Amino acid sequence: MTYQHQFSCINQLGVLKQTVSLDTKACLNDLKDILKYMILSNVLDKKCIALQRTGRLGTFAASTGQEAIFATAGYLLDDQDVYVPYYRDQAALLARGLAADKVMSYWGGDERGNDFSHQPQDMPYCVPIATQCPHAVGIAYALKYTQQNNVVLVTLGDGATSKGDFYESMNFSKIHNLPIIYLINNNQWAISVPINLQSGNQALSQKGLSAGIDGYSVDGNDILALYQCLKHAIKQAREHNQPQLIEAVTYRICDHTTADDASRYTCPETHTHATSLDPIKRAKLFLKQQDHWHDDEDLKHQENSQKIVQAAAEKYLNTETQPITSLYQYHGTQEDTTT
Ligand SMILES: Cc1ncc(C[n+]2csc(CCOP(=O)(O)OP(=O)(O)O)c2C)c(N)n1
Ligand SMILES: [Mg+2]
Repeated sequence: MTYQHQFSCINQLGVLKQTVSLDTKACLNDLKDILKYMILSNVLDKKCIALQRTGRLGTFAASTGQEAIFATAGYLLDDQDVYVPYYRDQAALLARGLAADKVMSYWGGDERGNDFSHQPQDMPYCVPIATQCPHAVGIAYALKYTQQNNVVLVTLGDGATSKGDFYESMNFSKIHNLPIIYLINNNQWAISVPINLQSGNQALSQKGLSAGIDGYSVDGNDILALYQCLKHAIKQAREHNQPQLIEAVTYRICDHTTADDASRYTCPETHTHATSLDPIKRAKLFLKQQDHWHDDEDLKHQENSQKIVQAAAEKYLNTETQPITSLYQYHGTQEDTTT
């Protein structure tokens, strides 16, 4: 079993730490692709907040400042692997191939936004905290039982790690040696509850020890550290049926959702400091130093993301509302509902 203090590879100025070896050029190309999804997710967040503020979207949970965690996880899974999200995962879902207008549909109250036809084996958004963990472990059991060489990656927040569902799932994963990775987005807050009032053990990766699972704490704003750690965990789960736990440490620089005003309970200095650690900024600095990101590309990807998100918003706003009877489609067959 492993427990490491927060693993990081690049410093705040994007400089590669001397102890870290950068294995291949392929890794840099992957990181560049991941950064594109991070930028897209960031632009999408801003648009969804604007739509909500103008009465055209329901409550929305942004992932600003946490993009590296989700984009890297979504990107590194294979197509047939199973991604089990909670509700802050848009960067992962985009990296898995979900169209941006579907994200808007879901948060606009249209169940069709939850139709993940791009990866039909992936699970839909999950709002009841930590209940996705038992779902995920059941799927991992089925994958092993049917001898498929695929893994499950389930995400959760720091608050969710206080729940029994999480511990029970981890326990079951180790008893049966299942191919599952638990990825914690430790953004230091569960709505307005800070981490020191959430968990006696604030190194959340140590919670794996109680179940006999390998746990790693990683800097969640460091794209390379996440890449190396997640790659390792996915390999362990896939090749050795070893369940894995990763705590990615970051800070929620956005509100909990659009129904929240974090300035009422957070410290402005901490917020300013956390903003300076932004993962997109750091990834760009790093890739520039590696000659894999340039100013003209930066502008191009920013503009491209704006275009994608604007087109998605138009599609979403022009989509005909579902008839009220569609409510019954998610509770059984049409026939069932009339009896
Ligand atoms: C079972 C359950 N209890 C309470 C809630 C209300 N609730 C919504 S989000 C949230 C906080 C979750 O915090 P965390 O797990 O840290 O995730 P984050 O939102 O910070 O990403 C709570 C308590 C819920 N959705 N489900
Ligand atoms: Mg949290």
